[in-house]
Amino acid sequence: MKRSLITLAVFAAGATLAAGAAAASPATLTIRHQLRGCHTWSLNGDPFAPSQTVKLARGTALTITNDDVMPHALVQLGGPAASVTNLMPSGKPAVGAANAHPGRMGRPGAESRVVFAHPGVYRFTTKAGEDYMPGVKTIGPDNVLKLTVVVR
Ligand SMILES: [Cu+2]
Repeated sequence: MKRSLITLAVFAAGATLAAGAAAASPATLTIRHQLRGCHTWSLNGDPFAPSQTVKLARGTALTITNDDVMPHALVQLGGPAASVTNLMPSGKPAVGAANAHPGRMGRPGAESRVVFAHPGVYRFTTKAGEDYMPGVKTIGPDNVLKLTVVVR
């Protein structure tokens, strides 16, 4: 009887840990180039759209990858201050000059990581730069990317 109680306690602790890990599992946002509207982004591989909304657990790390043909700089418009760090091509956090402008993704495949430490509603947009190469054609006005993150 004692043994099964211990087993149960260990199981319960494991389940709690697993639930906590799942709630704070990392999220991804990928910016792509497209003919109409120039760019959109996709959350966790879901459909691409100019505006995205996501609910995340506190402490979640959101990695943004810029696969567009132009630079994007992440700009926070509202909510608690998010922690933004540029990532090196190795995936490690950039330090020093490479992180002088957190959120600036200025080369193909550049990544920034955003961590949400406080509950609240965070709002972001991006400021797009000039195309890396001339001759990129688009149809219609360029989309303004928008992101709303709700953290409980
Ligand atoms: Cu674009």
